[in-house]
Amino acid sequence: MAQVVAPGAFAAPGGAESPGANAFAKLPSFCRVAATLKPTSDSDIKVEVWLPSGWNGKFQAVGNGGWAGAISYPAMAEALARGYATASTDTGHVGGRGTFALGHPEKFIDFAYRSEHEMTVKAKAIVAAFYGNAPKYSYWNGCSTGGRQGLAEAQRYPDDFDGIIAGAQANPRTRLGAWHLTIGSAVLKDAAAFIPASKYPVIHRAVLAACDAADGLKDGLLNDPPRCHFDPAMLTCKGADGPDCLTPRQVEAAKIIMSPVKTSRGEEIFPGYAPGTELGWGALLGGPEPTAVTLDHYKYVVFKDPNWDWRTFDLERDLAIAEKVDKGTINAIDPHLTPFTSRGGKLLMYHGWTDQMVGPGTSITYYDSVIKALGGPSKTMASVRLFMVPGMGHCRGGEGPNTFDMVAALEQWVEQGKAPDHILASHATNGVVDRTRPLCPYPQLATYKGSGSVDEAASFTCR
Ligand SMILES: [Ca+2]
Repeated sequence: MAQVVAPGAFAAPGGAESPGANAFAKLPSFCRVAATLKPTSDSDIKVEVWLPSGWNGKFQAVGNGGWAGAISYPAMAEALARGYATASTDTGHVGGRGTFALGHPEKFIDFAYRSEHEMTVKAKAIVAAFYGNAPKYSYWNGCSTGGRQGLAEAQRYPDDFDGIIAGAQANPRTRLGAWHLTIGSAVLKDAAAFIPASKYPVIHRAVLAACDAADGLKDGLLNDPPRCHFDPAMLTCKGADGPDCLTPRQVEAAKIIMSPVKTSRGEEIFPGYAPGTELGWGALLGGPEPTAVTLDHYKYVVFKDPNWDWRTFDLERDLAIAEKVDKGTINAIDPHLTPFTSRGGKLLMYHGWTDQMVGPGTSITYYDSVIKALGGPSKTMASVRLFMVPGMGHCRGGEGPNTFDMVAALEQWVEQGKAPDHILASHATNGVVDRTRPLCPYPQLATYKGSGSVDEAASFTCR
């Protein structure tokens, strides 16, 4: 399909993605192209390519969330509003569940990485045919599953993009799932271990009391969460259970929730929640089951059994099965990015320290592996940078400075050679900005200069 969309006239099919409705109303006129791609006989990949009348000469592909299964219209609208030709795919199935993967290994590959690449190749061809010029620069912009997709692109298809934004990578998916199942089991298997949401603020306040000022600045945020060593045992009820304390069983569960997942030999499997995330624990631990995004993976991909019971999960046995089944399909962990970086590719990663869905240390684990593979921090920072965001949740939100412009930072890096030595971020309450703060390239931290408002970015330096 190809159709001209008048200014502000776009409406998402079926009224889906209504959060973007306001953004749609402000869009300029564009040519909307929809296509179905079938790289295998079992493939059914929907893509859309939007071509604005006031084109900036560039292309931006946008990523998905969770199990995808829908075109990312709101993200396309953001790219189009900046003048980009943009594209999105449903990744080859409809609906945000993993059920499609059962008995459809090719569809699973489409979801994992193939649909994004196929979309990119076709979208670039459509851009060139429509405008008479290939895009001058091509970018990927995604968070969560979109962050994993971006890393897969950098690793597998180094020619696709000049710059990649990979936020809050839901990756490696097998280990992320093993962590979800481990902490889920700790609180959901036995009612006595369940921690009600009413106790999350109690634990959060205790964490802040123990660690907020210890990072050098009492500002309500943990700027360097790994430095915070909080023992939930300090909240143990003196007598009977009460609203402001944890029972011994809840303390045991909280210890598991606040620790990395490790094998019996002590090998770290996944870094887990950072301290400070307590208000968001309900995302994975609210019950009655572990998160559906992971149950679908282990049911339909790993065990190929819709009746698989998460209560039987055994970390070492079942993670080994998950990784054997995956064979590197969904996990995007190859650190050897030289094919991407040697042709000038820039990779901009970010992750909120209070991510409630994907333990933020996973981005540091991957970044550290890239440093090893590329030959040290300075060689890596020439092409790959990671920005950890204090107090930000999964891709957005939270008590910290959670609003920033990664696209502008990447544009400057790729197009003008100006690497981001900091990225300005802000926090707003009811639409009013109440704090600005620089985000710093890992391992640097936003460090208070010693004078000036703690709510002003100018009072901080990266070091
Ligand atoms: Ca602090």
